[in-house]
Amino acid sequence: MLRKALHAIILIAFQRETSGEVSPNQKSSVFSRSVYFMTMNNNRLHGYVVERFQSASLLLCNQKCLRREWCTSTNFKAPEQSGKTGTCGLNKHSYSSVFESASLREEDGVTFSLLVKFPCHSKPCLNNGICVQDGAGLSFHCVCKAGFAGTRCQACKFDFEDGKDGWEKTGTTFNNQPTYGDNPTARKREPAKQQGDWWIGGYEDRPSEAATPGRIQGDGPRGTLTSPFFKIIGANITFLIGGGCRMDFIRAELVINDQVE
Ligand SMILES: [Ca+2]
Repeated sequence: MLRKALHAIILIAFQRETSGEVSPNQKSSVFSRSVYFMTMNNNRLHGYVVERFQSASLLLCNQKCLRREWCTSTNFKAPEQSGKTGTCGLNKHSYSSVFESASLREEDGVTFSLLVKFPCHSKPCLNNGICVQDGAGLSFHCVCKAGFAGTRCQACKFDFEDGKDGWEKTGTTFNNQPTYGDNPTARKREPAKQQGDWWIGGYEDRPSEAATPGRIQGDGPRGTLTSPFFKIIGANITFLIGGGCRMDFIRAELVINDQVE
């Protein structure tokens, strides 16, 4: 356990890696990130140093750590005389090893800095999902907007099993949607072959399990139902659609960058 609370926080925002050559296919790995170092004066972490060098300041020492993907903390020994350089040690370790071992020991003039990454800074949640940092900032989870699912909100969940929240409606066609169950079969028509219990059927009028099976609103109402914006990931996208043959009246459109595809 840490014997003293980590007490100081230094914000170093948007450190951008500028050294080294970057080939075209590596450009996406050029990063900028926001991090905190939690520092602890007069302490040194023993046993995890990978790189050691002379450094003029704690700030430069920690900046060097940011440029090493493996670096998780630093030990900086301040110069004993003005005009001299200090010593910077870059450490590599698991986070639990810092908190569980006795390898953090008191040493005058040495500052231990623990890098705490802020995982939400890279905006890992897709489709406007909200990133929520967990605990000490070492992990996160995504709160997905309606219609999306998955650990990164990467998957569309346009199956209407939880309603049609997030969809924009015009007109009256979709007032009583989604439809519960195989409503066409209930009135002895061809089966809906829907996915799950709920689906969108503009002709139907069974918006709850308790509503009368087989009831319809017919073809009179007009309207549109538009999904939230989503990101197409991968090479394929599939739809499960059925309906009449009048394209001028009934159709599904895939709109990409305001163009109907
Ligand atoms: Ca469904």
